[in-house]
Amino acid sequence: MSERKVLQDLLKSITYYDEEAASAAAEKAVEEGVDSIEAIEHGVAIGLKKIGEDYERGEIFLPELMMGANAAQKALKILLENMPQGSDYRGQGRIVIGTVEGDIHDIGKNIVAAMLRANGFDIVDLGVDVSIQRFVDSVKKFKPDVLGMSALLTNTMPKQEEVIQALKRENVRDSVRVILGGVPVTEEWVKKIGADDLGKDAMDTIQKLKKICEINEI
Ligand code: B12
Repeated sequence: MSERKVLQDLLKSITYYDEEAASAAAEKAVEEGVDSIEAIEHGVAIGLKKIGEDYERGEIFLPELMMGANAAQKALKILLENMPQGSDYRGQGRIVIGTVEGDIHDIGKNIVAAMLRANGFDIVDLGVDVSIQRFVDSVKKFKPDVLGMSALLTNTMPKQEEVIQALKRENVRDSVRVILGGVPVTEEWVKKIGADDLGKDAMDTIQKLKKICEINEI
């Protein structure tokens, strides 16, 4: 089976809300040696984007969005478990990551966390709906090189700014780099709220964090 067909099957399984087909397509991807990152970014993520657009246009409703997300989760479980491990960066950077308060979207954050882990970063995943204080306390407790915050809703993005303000108030902003992620987050937003970077996708995030953690070693 061609790689293109595997990616299409992954995408279709999500737009058809078919968990079984999603698992089967992910297993096929692993069997055929399709790169997990490729399968995630060009199969699963595209399927999710498509149902998101259908939802926005009012062509589908929340139950369908949820079923599509469930199918995506099935595929991701298999793809992430089979992601090749190994990196020369083992143990070289600690990242605290979470989805901001009021937001329960975690698929993208989980992909980023899993791929960073596979690349040797030490990950503290705070989960979803993380309060401002919990982000601040975790920076104090775990002393990470980088704090990563995900926000998928335009009305939860301001929480990223509130966390940065709270880090400043508690005098820990200078001890940590802040990287943001999530579909509505832009470079302009990063600048506006005084964060350090934007992780556009998992690969982009890994590249940026490798640079940041090297700089920290000097
Ligand atoms: C799946 C999904 C859901 C699932 C979430 C399941 C889960 N466990 O995550 C469910 C069905 C639960 C859901 C619920 C809702 N959703 Co929703 N959802 C989506 C959807 C379709 C896909 C999101 C996704 O997983 N994308 C795939 C991943 C791989 O992409 P990603 O998240 O962008 O992540 C990548 C990068 O952004 C980056 N990244 C992500 N996080 C991080 C973090 C860091 C630190 C870094 C560096 C990088 C990084 O790397 C990732 C990998 O490439 C989007 C549509 C879309 N286009 O995004 C809507 C979307 C985000 N949802 C939306 C809405 C409105 C909702 C609801 C409010 C609906 C409702 N009426 O209840 C609720 C909100 C619940 C809440 N309080 O959070 C809207 C938001 C609109 C807006 N302007 O705010 C969207 C855009 C759909 C739309 N077009 O209308 N949703």
